[in-house]
Amino acid sequence: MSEALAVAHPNVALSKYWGKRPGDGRFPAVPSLSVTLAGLATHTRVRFDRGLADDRVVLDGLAGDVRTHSRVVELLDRVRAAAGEGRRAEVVSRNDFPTASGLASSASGFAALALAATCAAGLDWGPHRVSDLARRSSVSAARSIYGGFVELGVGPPAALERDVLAAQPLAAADHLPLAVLVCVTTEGSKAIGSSEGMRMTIERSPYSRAWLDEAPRLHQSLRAAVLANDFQRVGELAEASALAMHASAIAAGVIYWTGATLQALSTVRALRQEGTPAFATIDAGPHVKVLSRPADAGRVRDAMQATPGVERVIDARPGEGATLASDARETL
Ligand code: 2P0
Repeated sequence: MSEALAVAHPNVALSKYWGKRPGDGRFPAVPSLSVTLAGLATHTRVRFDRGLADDRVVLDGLAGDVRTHSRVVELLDRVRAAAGEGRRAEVVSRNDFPTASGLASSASGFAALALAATCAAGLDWGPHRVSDLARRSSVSAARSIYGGFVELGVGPPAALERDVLAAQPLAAADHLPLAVLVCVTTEGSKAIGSSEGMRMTIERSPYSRAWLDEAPRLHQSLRAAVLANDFQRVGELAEASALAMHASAIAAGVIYWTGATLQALSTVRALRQEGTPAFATIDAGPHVKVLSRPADAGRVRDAMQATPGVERVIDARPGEGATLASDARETL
C-alpha cells in the first residue's frame, strides 16, 4: 500500500512536559501524563507517488510554511530510510478544530502523520514505534498515539538519538469521568513557540532547577491519583503542575498569560469556593482548560463563558488514540 489516511486527537497534559534533556534527540527532561480528547481531530493522508519530484505538504488547504514543511519532510525521511522507500510523498492534513483554539495541533498533527506515513510506506510498526517516531517531531505527539490517560517518561539515562522513547497508555478513556472545558481567550501578542519557550526557561529561569526537581514528584502523585480514580486529587495536582511550569517560565520572561487567563483562573477559584470542584491547566498560550466532573460541566461551562475575555468554551471529553481510516481516499 502506498497511501494511508490517519485520524488523531489533541491531548492535554495533566502533568506537564516543559524542557528537553541536553544532547541530541528530542527527549523530555521531565515525565508527563495527558488525556487524549475526543471530538477534535486531525485527518492526515500520506501518499507516496513516483510522479512527485518533491514532498508536497498541504495543511487546511494551504501549502505548509517553511518550518512546518521541513519538520514534515524530516519525519518522511525517517520513514523512507526505515522502509527503503525512494518516492516523495504528498501529505494532506486537515484539523476540524480551529488552530487558534488553544489546543496544540502539533500533537494530533504529528501523531496522525506518523501513523499515516508508516502505513503508507508498508511498515507494520505497532503503536510503540509509531509513538517514538511522533516524539521525534513533537514530544507531545507521542502521547496522542494512545487514547485515554497516557504517560511519557524521559528515556534511558544518557539517551542517544537512536534510543527509543514512546508513550504508554495508563488508563482507558472511561477510567476517570472527566470533562475538559477548553476556554478560548482573546489572543494577546503572538506567543513564544513552545520549543523556544522551554529552551529559554531551562537556560534562563532562576527556578528551572526547582521545576525540574518538582515535576517528577508531581507526576508520580498524579499518576497514583489517576489510578486511584481520585478526581479531586487529579485536579489539584494538574493545577499545581501547570502553575509550577508557568512560574518557572515567567521568571525567564516567557509569559503566556494575559488578563483573560487571570480572569479565568479567578473564576475557577470562585467555583471552588462555592463548592464546585473545578481545576485549571494552561499550556503554551493564554487559554485555560478547566477540569471538572461531567455532572458539573454545564455549570462550569456557564461560569467560564461569562468570564470577561473568554470568547468560547469547547466541552471536550477523554477519547481514543490515533487510528487508520478504512478508506484512504476519503475527501479531506
Ligand atoms: C505538554 N506542552 O506537556 C506541554 C505543556 C505545552 C505545555 O508539549 O518542542 O509541541 O515540539 O517537543 O510537544 C507543547 O510542546 O514541543 C507541549 P516540542 P510540543 O503538553
